Amino acid sequence: MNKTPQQTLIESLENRTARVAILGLGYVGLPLAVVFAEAGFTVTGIDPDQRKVETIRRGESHIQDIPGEQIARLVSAGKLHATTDFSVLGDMDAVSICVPTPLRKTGDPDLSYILNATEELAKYVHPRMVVVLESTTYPGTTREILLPKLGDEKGLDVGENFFLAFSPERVDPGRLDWTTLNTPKVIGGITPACSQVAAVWYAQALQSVVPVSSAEVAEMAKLLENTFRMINIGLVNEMALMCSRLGVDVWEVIDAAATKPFGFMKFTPGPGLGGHCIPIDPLYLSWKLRALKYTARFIELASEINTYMPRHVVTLVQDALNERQMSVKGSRVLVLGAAYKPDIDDLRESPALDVIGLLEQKGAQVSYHDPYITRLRHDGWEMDSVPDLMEAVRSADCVVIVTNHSSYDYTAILQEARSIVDTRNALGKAGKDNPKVVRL
Ligand code: SAJ
Repeated sequence: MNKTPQQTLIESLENRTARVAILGLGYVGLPLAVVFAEAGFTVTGIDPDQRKVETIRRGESHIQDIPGEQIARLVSAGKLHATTDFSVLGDMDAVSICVPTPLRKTGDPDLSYILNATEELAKYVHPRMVVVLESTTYPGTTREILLPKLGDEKGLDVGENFFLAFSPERVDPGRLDWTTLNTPKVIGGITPACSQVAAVWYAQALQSVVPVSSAEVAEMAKLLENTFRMINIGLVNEMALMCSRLGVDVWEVIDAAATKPFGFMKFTPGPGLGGHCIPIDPLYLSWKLRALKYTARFIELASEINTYMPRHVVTLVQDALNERQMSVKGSRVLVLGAAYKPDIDDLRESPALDVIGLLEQKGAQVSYHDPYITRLRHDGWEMDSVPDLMEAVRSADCVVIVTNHSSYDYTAILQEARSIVDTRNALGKAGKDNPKVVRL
């Protein structure tokens, strides 16, 4: 009896003859390509960035979590290829789209990367192909944007001879305990058959696959994950604002609450919300709901509080200088840490950039230090990390700890600084009730 397209495709996925393509070789796509190649598939990574392609072809890695020797081994084994040529998609059976989904300057979603990838893929999509979108986006994107261009307009019957699903990426760069291989992977298709085909594909390589009933459920699960974090960070930031008015130590309050062994999850206040996920993904959701005449109040309120925090930090600097009869204008302020979170070199959406900009607007002489980021370029200004950290600490009128990299010697900084604003409780108890320290 003739096999259905679904049976044929599933068979090729299970025996690894299905050819795999990963569109986008960033911090999501390259680890995914490696995981499928390690599972025995022949994988082709496609990226318009010639440098990324050439790095992989040389057997090297441009992603911190993937060792170069792993790339070299897979490339020489003929299991991993890389190209800028999208036409190879005509020979592929299983395609995962891992492209960026940033925000425009207006704060609206920028779907241009998804649209470009979809339009390229639409030139080559064919029967018995499965396509999975991994890029974080608003619920409905897979069905409303990808399905028409890849299915209907190409005369393909989704769920019959073409399979389309969404599977949110859960990559946390630098994390060693939870990786692409062992982090449970949610997958939801346009139809149940799509969910099944996509789940079978991913289950060949990943340790845990969680099929859900639709692409929308999978899209929304990811947004819940990251909105949960954004709102809880907004909550503790507001706790910090309330505690400062009450004269209560918010850090002690949070540590005390965190002793509750159930029903509580610790988040800590900070100078704002950085990164390419947490501050951005929830705004994809609130944007979609606005189009449906609904206001996602929690997201909008949390976003308002989180984006206020850099201003709050600047008022703390004003307070610290005021204690010494100094104005911000003309004072030398050293910002410690520019990355959006400790011990990484990622500047995306970093609140340090806002703090520096606001201090400069008030006329402060601002300098910064970050062991991972030697030069800052933002909004038309550029700045080098100070070469001699302790000399800069000694000569600053105020030191602002914005990112608490673990490599800093906080005891020495506390010793040498004239005054410190600590937005991360980096100084711990040594900073509490210390006349030269102002804490968030
Ligand atoms: N932040 C706080 N207080 C907190 C936690 C974070 O102010 O209690 C700030 C950080 O300083 C940073 C921003 O929020 O500026 C985001 O921090 P994050 O810890 O959420 O780190 P991200 O942005 O790298 O989030 C990633 C996410 N991973 C994916 O989206 C795949 C997130 O889902 C992970 O939960 C998070 O890593 C993690 O747990 O490390």
